Amino acid sequence: MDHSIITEENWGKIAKNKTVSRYTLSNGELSVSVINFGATVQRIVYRGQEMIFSLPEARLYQKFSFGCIGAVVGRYAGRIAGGRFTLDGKEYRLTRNLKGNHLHGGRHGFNTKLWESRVIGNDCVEFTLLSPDGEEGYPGNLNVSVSYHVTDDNSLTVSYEAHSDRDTVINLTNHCYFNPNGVDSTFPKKQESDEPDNRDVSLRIDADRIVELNGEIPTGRLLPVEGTVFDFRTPRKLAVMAENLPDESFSGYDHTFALNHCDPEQPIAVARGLRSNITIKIFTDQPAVQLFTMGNPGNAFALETQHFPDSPNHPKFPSTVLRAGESFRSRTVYRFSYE
Ligand code: G6D
Repeated sequence: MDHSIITEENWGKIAKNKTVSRYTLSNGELSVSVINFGATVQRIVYRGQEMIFSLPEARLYQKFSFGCIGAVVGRYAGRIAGGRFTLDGKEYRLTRNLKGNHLHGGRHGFNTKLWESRVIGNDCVEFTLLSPDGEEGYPGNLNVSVSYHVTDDNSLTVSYEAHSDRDTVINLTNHCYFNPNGVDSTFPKKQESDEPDNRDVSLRIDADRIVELNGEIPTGRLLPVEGTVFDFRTPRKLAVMAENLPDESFSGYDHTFALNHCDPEQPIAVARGLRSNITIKIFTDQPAVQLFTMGNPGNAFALETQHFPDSPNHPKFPSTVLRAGESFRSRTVYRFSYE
């Protein structure tokens, strides 16, 4: 296999003086393009097949930033109920940007920022960002870095690191929309019928339980997946057939799976394209993965490795507190194979 190479190009502007850069990391079989707007994974091509939904221009990532397409989501991925939480006895009020709740770091989350970038060696690109104290209501000046690394075993490794000068909360993820059968990324869209289909994706998620919701907000309890459409412990097709709907309001997945392990050597999710024979394995040290299939572009779906939503309001959930001066570190690996 070829050694990795990185190319850098000017990828247009999102405002007068804001030029977007695109970097492409490639090992010959796996090619990953990342842009500094949103520290976004803009394209993943494996053996000539498009693995994620992508947009052709930087300004479109800005226009559709509510979809977090391929972007890093922060400071807090997922919802925080009522946009408020208490830390060490002090209440913090966050931007309420969705139905009275806080979602994905607020109106100007990390997916909307132009990050600093640098190339490290011949196989890694690092993006950094300073989120100032009080931004979207969060305490602490937060320095964040996200690096993307393509390795010889056809993996994309995403490494997150953050430090704050005040106690705060943090929950970072990446929001790629995958389809291992290949994604039609033509924009605007072609006919629906031309698109690769979710129904031909088999998915396994190593989770015995999901986070129970009241509407969109966690109750604090976990529910067993046994006997439900959330049971992906053995591989099954992703699409839920009409006759199997759990209730009338179910229009797709937007649920948090509590992972059975956080062993970075064992995949927590395996998505297999039954048409392409391409498999995407996801490894993480995070306690949960969010499966999001609703209204998704290119018939692709998001699998977001992260903490549970609304953790700052649920002491029994794994903690998302980052103490001043301490380090937040996390890693997720996406491995592509043909099998
Ligand atoms: C996430 O859980 C959320 C969704 O509700 C949201 O709409 C999407 O990101 C953009 O997966």
